[in-house]
Amino acid sequence: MYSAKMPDGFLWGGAVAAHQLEGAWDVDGKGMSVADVMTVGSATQPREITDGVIAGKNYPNHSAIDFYHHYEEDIKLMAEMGFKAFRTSIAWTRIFPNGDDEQPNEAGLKFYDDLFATCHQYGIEPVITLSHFEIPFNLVKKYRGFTNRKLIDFFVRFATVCFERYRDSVKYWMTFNEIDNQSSYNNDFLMATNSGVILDKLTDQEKEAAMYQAAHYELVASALAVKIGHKINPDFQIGCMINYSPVRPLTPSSDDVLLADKYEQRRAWFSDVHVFGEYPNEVEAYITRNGYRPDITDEDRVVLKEGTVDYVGFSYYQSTTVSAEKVNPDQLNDLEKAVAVNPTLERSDWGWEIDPEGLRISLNHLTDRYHKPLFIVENGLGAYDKVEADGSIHDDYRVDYMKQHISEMEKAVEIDGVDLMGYLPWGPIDLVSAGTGQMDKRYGFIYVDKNDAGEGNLMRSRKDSFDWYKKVIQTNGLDL
Ligand code: P53
Repeated sequence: MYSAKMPDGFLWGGAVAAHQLEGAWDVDGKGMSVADVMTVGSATQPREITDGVIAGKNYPNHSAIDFYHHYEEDIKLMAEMGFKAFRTSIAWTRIFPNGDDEQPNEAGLKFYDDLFATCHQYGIEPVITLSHFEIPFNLVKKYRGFTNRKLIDFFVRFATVCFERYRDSVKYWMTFNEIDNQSSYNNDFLMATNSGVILDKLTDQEKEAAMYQAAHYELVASALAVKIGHKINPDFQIGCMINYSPVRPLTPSSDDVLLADKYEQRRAWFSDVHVFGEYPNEVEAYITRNGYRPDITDEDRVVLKEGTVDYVGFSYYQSTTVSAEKVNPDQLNDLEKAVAVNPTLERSDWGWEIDPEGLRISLNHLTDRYHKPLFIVENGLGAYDKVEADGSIHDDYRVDYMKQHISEMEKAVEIDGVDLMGYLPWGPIDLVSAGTGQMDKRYGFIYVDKNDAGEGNLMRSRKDSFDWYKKVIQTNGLDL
């Protein structure tokens, strides 16, 4: 298998999000977030988004793996693997419980002081996402989330407080997690998690129009945050974060190739705006043709130009294959409708296609498109693990998946010359799945004793992949 040493300073580590592991959902003044009103689902059953917290329902994020009270032990285990960086998010509702509060909650700020200090104690660099699927529920209810321009101010206030407080303890930031997920505007879960909008009673066209509006306000909020962040500390590296999936045409036909291009344009415009500070022609034309009139002011356009990002952070899980037999390229709106099954790829137990070469292709596409440093801030395999009688967990399928992906990543750096900051696979410790709310969809090198029903003693233990990843980091990627 191909392998190469990564450049000095390469950030090996892992990535999580506050709501998926902290638990302590109503502790020390924390408010209710959109993640707190999502029930447990499964591979086939979507999570229900309830109108507030309803007694008797199972909300897995409420207690998660109780990282809030276990972080010292957990960071120590990550340090044992040799982590150079740890990506997490700051739960917006720990800092501004209702989102529109005038003053931040000191207890919430203090928690992250302690967490970041623990990371630094082990030489681990925190990498922080400001908004990762955990918008205050009050902003969802009272303002209809990011469809309301007022949300820009609330987000910027939150970002500014974080930048000032953690000026000397955090260098790497990202504004909105997987901001491009909402291109699937027909998916209620993705709209709620990205933008805090619940659109169930609207027509498809109204949903799409609302998505363009919400995304625009987020992009303006992000650009303002980048500007302010750089003033607070010029050494800050502030990136965007997208869910990148290279698009493969099912056949070499012109229609399939064009559809793949259209699909890419309709997703990549989010990062285009983040990086270039302006909307690409295709999307401007599309919005106009459809009669959507988002509120985009001249002043907004200036802000977008002034607040462009320093790097492009992205998650990579799978590629996307499209077929013009499903939809004519000129009629592409709902992206999901174009997707075809790729007959050459295997799938995970949750139906996610496994495509290691897609990671190398992604790194090349993004480099050619943006000419910016890239940062892989998520990648991994969600799988069922089996605990043996002696407590060991032989997750060779996970090691196999990661080996192949890291090998492709190393080709991109060594052969293709990609400027890559680091590799932070998803969920180094088992946590609540965002998509399904399950605990048993596991990504970790560290096992946590808790299941979908919420049972377990929360004990942490090392899977076989733990020692394997430790060796990869020790050899800076040479020994896979
Ligand atoms: P889970 C959808 C598509 C791709 C990535 O996902 C996604 C989602 C939302 O489920 O989410 C990212 O937990 C996200 C993480 C999430 C991870 O991928 O559904 O940034 O919060 O946990 C994996 O298996």
